[in-house]
Amino acid sequence: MADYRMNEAELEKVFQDRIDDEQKIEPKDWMPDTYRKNLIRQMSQHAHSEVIGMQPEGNWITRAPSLRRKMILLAKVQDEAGHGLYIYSAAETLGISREEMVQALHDGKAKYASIFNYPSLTWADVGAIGWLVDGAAIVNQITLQRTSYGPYARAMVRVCKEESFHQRQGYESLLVLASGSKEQQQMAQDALNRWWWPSLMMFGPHDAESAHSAQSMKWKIKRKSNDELRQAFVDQTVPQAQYLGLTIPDPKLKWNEERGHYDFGEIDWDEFYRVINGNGLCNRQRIVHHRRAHDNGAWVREAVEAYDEKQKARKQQAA
Ligand code: FAQ
Repeated sequence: MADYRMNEAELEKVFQDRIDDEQKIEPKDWMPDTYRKNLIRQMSQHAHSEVIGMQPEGNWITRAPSLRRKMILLAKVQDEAGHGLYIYSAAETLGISREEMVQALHDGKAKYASIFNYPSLTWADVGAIGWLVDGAAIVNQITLQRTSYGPYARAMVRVCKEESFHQRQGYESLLVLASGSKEQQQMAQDALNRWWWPSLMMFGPHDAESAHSAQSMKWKIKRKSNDELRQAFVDQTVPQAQYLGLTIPDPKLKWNEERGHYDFGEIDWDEFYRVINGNGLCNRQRIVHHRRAHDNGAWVREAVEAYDEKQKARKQQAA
């Protein structure tokens, strides 16, 4: 427990020592304001990604090709809503309200993962999202189970278990297409062609260009760098594509014996920045839809508040 007579520099030293010692930081512990702000930024954007991420797959719930696929997809999309809620709740322990976070999303001040600004055009895209997007999310989130902020780390444990199911269901769905008719195989290949590069963009800019990485690594908010995670994702995904009999759309992709990793081509960074700055194919549509759903749910929030007030008044009367 930090001593209240310590000055700011001493408090920071105790804080950093605790991080270096792999202790978790908990909501009531002293923390530098910049640590709090950086976590709120990352966690709120993470939560927004989970929630906005429901839209591309949600687009296919009514058109899933069988009842079984529809049930799986419904459960998967609901899980993503749950992930958003765990992470919003964990972020609220840092002293920001859900309303403030949602407002920042609506005002374009808070980002969400670039990948969800791409359209889901065919049923194969649902498989590709599970396989590649959830696959990329897990590679990142496994490391976040060891992030320094306790509530975030604990939320990640359950999220990772569920994402793992998501990834497998996506892969299994593509496996069916990839071993189906010529048209189905083409659908699977087309989905991989469109989702591959946006999946690699999920890990963010190169380490050298990453504004927050150095500080976030020092505070152990991030445990692995953007480039390390991207490489791990490529290495694990290439054999999976080979098993499906699909071709990754990158002529530069090649196993490098010396490095013990796959080499791969350069991301189109102009496209990445265009998308994260609000000008991707679906950015506007995603936010319009979120606002509409949020406005439609206002009566539920009001009802919860009214019920809460009523309960409080009853308790006061009884006391
Ligand atoms: N998209 O300095 P860095 C999921 C922004 S969950 C948009 O490297 P940082 C589950 C970044 O925010 C997917 N923006 O930033 C699912 C910053 O902007 P700011 C989400 C991006 O934070 C599956 C600026 O660029 N996962 O998919 C992106 O150190 C299927 C500079 O970048 C998480 O959020 C991007 N791809 O590293 C749901 C995991 N990359 O804030 C439904 C937690 C960077 O200054 C269906 N987050 N930016 O305005 C993280 O690990 C990190 O925040 C990174 C970025 C790695 C995403």
